[in-house]
Amino acid sequence: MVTAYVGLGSNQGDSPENIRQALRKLDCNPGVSVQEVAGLYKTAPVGYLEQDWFVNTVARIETSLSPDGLLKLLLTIEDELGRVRTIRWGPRTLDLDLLLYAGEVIDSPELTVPHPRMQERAFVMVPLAEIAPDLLIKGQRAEQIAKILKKNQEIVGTGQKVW
Ligand code: X6L
Ligand code: MG
Ligand code: MG
Repeated sequence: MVTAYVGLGSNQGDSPENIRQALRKLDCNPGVSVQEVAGLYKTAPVGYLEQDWFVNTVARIETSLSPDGLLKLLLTIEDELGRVRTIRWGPRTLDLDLLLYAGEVIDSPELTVPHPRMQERAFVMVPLAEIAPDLLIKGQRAEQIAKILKKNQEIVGTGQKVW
């Protein structure tokens, strides 16, 4: 078993419910156990601006799946939650990103871990810092990175927990 971190996001349909269902589906897989989930955050869209705000959070899981196996499971759950891929960086019912996997560095055509640019995004780092403040990202504590990003990016904690 190894520890991994998964980023969750949604800005279509009932976003908190979509995230709750995704976590249930993850935990139902025999190779995955959801350990801790940050609260829900409302976050301004990044990349493609003409869309609704997102709901984002981050989960810590334990898994016996390989990085590739886990990635395939995440994509399957996105499909099951009705994700339609049209506009690049556009609205989605559910986005599941493999952020970190057992401290490994992976650079394959299908998968890059740690998730590229995660340390630049408040919608990833603020919920991550809530559940893993002492985690080191390129030698810097998650909490320290989150504190700086929060000043520049629009993010609002809702206090809502779906796990
Ligand atoms: C320049 C060019 C600056 C591109 C930033 C950043 C593109 C992030 C895509 C970028 C750029 C992304 C979410 C989101 C997306 C989300 C919020 C992406 C992929 N996903 N905004 N935008 N939450 N708030 O989960 O992360 S699209
Ligand atoms: Mg994403
Ligand atoms: Mg994604």
